Amino acid sequence: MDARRRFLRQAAGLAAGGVLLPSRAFSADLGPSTLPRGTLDSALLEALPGKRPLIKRAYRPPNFETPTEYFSEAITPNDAFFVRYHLANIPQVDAKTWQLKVGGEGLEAPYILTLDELRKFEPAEITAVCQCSGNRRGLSNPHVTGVEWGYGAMGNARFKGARLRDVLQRAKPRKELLEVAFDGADAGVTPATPDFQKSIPAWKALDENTLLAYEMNGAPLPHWNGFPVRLVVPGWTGTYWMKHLVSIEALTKPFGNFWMAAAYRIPLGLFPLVDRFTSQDTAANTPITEMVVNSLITNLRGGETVRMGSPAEVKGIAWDGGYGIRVVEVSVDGGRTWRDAQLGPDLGRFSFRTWSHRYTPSARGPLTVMAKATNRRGGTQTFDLIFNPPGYHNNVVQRIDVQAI
Ligand SMILES: Nc1nc2c(c(=O)[nH]1)N[C@H]1C(S)=C(S)[C@@H](COP(=O)(O)O)O[C@H]1N2
Ligand SMILES: [Mo]
Repeated sequence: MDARRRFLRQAAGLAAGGVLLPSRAFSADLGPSTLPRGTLDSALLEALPGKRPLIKRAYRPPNFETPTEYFSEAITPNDAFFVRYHLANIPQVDAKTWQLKVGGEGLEAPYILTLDELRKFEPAEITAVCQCSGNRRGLSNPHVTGVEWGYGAMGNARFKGARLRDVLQRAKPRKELLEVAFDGADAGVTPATPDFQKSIPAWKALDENTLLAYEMNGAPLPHWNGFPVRLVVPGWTGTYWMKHLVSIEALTKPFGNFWMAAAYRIPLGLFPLVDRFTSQDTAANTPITEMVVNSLITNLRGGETVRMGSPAEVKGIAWDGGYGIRVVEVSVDGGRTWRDAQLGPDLGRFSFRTWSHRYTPSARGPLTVMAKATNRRGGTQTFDLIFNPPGYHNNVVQRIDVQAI
């Protein structure tokens, strides 16, 4: 039985029986062996209501990542899509009474929208990757604090909704508009916890691809992924993709709350990023913006065997911050030689791109499989970690050791 089928059988058995088996029985599914010891020891597959069993990294607030097996397809199923929250008080939002406040000093004509009214704006649809800034944080060396994610704090879906630009334009933005801030219905358990709110620059808010999404893969958003409406900021890391959206505030001054001023920042110049959020810059650091170029091998696990002389395949996905993937190179000899993989269908420049590469192991012994993606503007992955204390933007080329027998 191949790894994918074995995994799916285990996951299904777990869901049906509702029993949580000891983590060690599934250690290969729960993340790479270089995660912190405690993270590996406490990892479990567990199903939130309405979700398939996902890898639990924290329960309160819920932080669950998608097992690698689901990334064998370009589109991540809604019930397998990862879940990330900062705050533990997460209400069930009623779509019938839900309202979205569109206000702030940057607008001349603030107003309030119901879901029916939001649906009357011309719909737009876009396939886009939502990836947590800290995806792969658990692979940082040395380890850093934060949710110790493996490879699965990300997903790719077809999002449908109204363009934020259209919703803002109806409220007549002033020319001084600088940033647009967003708040969701969730909150901290104590009033002392800073509410999770985020802003984006006016230029990104007015980009035609930035959406107020009410559908994901043709269905209403799952509760855990922001029902009834979430912000979709294609190309940018998940932190800006506000879930359970309740308020949009157009600002003429930089938004100064904790989640902008103190969190989700990277040292100036450390990463080769293009998109700038200059109204939030300090002398030392800048808000995280677009995702770095990255790839994931989806059909191989360390320690697997392949047959000498028989055709074998390496498969995976690649993505970036919205330029589109130009090439994925694969090495089966630890990086000595590289071959171009065959790219799968192009679902748009913000989407996962599948790829595959066939080879025939020519000798018995260990093989190290690697994959490296490059985007259309020449951005690529790194071989050595660009260390940063919050553990963001880890796009280190994977090395998977298999055995030819
Ligand atoms: N309301 C709300 N929206 C939120 C967050 C949150 O804590 N609360 N977390 C953000 C972060 S950091 C990420 S990575 C994405 C995760 O989206 P998902 O849970 O749908 O996978 O949601 C973003 N939107
Ligand atoms: Mo995140």
